[in-house]
Amino acid sequence: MFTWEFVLDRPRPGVMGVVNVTPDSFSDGGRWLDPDAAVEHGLALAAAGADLLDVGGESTRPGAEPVDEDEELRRVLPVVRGLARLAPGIPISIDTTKAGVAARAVDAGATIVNDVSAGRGDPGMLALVADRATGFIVMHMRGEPRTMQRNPHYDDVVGEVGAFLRARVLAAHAAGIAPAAVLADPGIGFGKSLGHNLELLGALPRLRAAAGAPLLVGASRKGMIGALLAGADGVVPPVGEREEGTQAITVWAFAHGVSVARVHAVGSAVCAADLVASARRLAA
Ligand code: PMM
Repeated sequence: MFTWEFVLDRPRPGVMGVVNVTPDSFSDGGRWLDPDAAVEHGLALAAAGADLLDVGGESTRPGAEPVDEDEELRRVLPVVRGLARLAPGIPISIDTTKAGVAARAVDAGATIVNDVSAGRGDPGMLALVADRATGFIVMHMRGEPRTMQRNPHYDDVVGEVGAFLRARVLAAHAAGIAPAAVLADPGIGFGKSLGHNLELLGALPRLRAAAGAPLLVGASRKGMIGALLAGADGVVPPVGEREEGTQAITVWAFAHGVSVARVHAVGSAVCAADLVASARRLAA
């Protein structure tokens, strides 16, 4: 049975390296479509200190169109297989909302399911995760990627996201998924304005308490960082120039109790994790 102890029982928080096997992800779409290139990239992230690798074959960028199951499998399976063989010590998560993709990826060596729909996208997902005893990440998303950034509205974003995560964590438990296997994620950028994202980042301890599970946060290179870094002229830095901003948010997240950061540049996140762990030790 998978548990998150390998991250939670250590002084430093965890770093999940992103391996997107898609033509259209916002930060790295098309770069690792070739399975060998994607495996190489995953190995480089592992060498840079990633604690786990997240392999995804369907872009969830705002406006993205869904991908059918066969195409998603064609993209991710060789990469999961290759990484499981060449980096056997590194847990692999499969970033999918489809139980069929999750099942085949688990057969190929994945031990965690990262579901941005929190088990709502496929009626078979919770049972599959329970049956295979994998890890599970439940993320908050308002709407679906195709339409989620059209005028997102909340009366109380922290209260609503916290209650949603609690409900999905409880649904996972009710389906037979072990509590120690579940992480909760507020879903930065998934149906949220800049203000919503900032409110969520400002309330991480409250969200963790509401969810009743350790938190994972994925802000790496996202639009909120571009918006925060825009100069007085309003020019938003391109995705490739958001690394310092990403690192700042990663430090903030770790310092406020987040257990795992999902990032593209692993080295700087490991540095952030080490620094926060050292500061905690000195403060203790
Ligand atoms: N973000 C993306 C994809 N999958 N999964 C989780 N759990 N949390 C996230 O924030 C998240 C995710 C989109 O970013 P990408 O295009 O860089 O993968």
